[in-house]
Amino acid sequence: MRGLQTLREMMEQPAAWSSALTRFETDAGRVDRLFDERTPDEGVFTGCGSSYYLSMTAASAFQQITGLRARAVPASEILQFPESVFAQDASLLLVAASRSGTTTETLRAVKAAGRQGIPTLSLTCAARSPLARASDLALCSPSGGERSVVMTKSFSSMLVLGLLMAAQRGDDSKLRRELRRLPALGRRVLKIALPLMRDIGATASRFVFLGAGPTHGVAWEAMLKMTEMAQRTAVAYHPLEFRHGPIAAAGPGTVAVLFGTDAGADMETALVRDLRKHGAAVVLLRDAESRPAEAEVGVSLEVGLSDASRSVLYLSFAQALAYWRAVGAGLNPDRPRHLTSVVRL
Ligand code: F1P
Repeated sequence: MRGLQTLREMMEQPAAWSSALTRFETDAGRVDRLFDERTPDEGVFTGCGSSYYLSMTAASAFQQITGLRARAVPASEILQFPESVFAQDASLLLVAASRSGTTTETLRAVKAAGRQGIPTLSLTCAARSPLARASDLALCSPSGGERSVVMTKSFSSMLVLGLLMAAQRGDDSKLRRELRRLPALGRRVLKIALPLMRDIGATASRFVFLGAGPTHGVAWEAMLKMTEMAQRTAVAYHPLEFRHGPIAAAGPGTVAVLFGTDAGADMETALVRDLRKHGAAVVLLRDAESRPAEAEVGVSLEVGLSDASRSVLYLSFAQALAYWRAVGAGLNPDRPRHLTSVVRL
C-alpha cells in the first residue's frame, strides 16, 4: 500500500509525545530562567506551514494559561513587515517552531529578533539545527523528526512542547497532568480515528475545517494535510465565522469537520444544525455528548481534557482523513506533489 511511511509516523505519535514529555523535564528549569531573566510581556509565536499552524494553537493556549499576551504570525510576515509585528515599546519573546530548524524564513526571523535584542525560544525536532543554535533556548522533540514530507508526529510533538512550556510558565499542574495522559489516550484515539475516517468524504468536492480558540490552528493544519496529501479543495475558518459568507458555498458535496470546544459547545451545536440544513455532511469531534448535535458523524472522546490538550488528540482525525482521501484517489501520501520537506530560499 502507498503511504506506509506517513501511516507509520502517524502511529508513532504517542511515542513521540512521551519522548517530548521526558525531554522537557530536563529543560523546564531553562524555560523558567529565560522568562525570569528576560521578563517578556508578550509571546510572538512563529513558523511556516504546519509549524505556523501549531504556533496558532500554542499561542492561543499560552495566553489563556499564563495570562501573558500571545499571538501567532507567519515567519514571512516578520521578514516583510517587521514593524507590524515587533512593537517598539513591547518586551517580546519570539517562539519559533520548525521541524527541520533550517526553513529560511523562520531562521531569518529568529536572527532578526536576536539582532534587536528580542529573546528567542525554538520548538524543533532538530536539536543541532541552525535554528536551535541561533535561539537562546531550544526545546527539542527527540523522536518527532519524520522521513515523510508532510508533518504528523513532528507537528503534534512540537505542539506538546509548546503546551508544556505554557504549563511551566503558568505553573498549571492540571494542564501538566493532562499532557502526561496524552500518550495513552493518543493510542486509543488512533484506533478510533483511522478506521472511522476511511470512507468519509470519498466523493466530496470540498472540505471545511472549523475550530475556535486552541482548535483553530488544528483546523488550519487539517486544511493543509488535505491539500498536501490529497490535493483536495479545503478551507479553514473559526466556526461562527462560517455563517458570515462562507456558508454560501456549503451544500451536498461539502464535508465539514468541526473540532469542538467546551467553551463554545452550544453555539457549535447550533452551527451543526445550520450546516446540515444546507446539505453539508458534518463530522463533529468533541469531548462529551452532553449537548446532542445532529452531526452525520459524532465522536465523543470522553477523555475529560481541556480544549487545549484535546487539540493534540484531534490531530489524528485530521491526518487520517487526509491520508485516506489521498490513498483513495490513488495518490501517495509519502510523496506529495510539488513539495519538499524544507523550503530554503
Ligand atoms: C515546515 C514546512 C511544512 C510543509 C512543507 C515545507 O517546515 O513548511 O509545513 O509541509 O513541506 O516545510 P519546518 O520549518 O517545520 O521544517
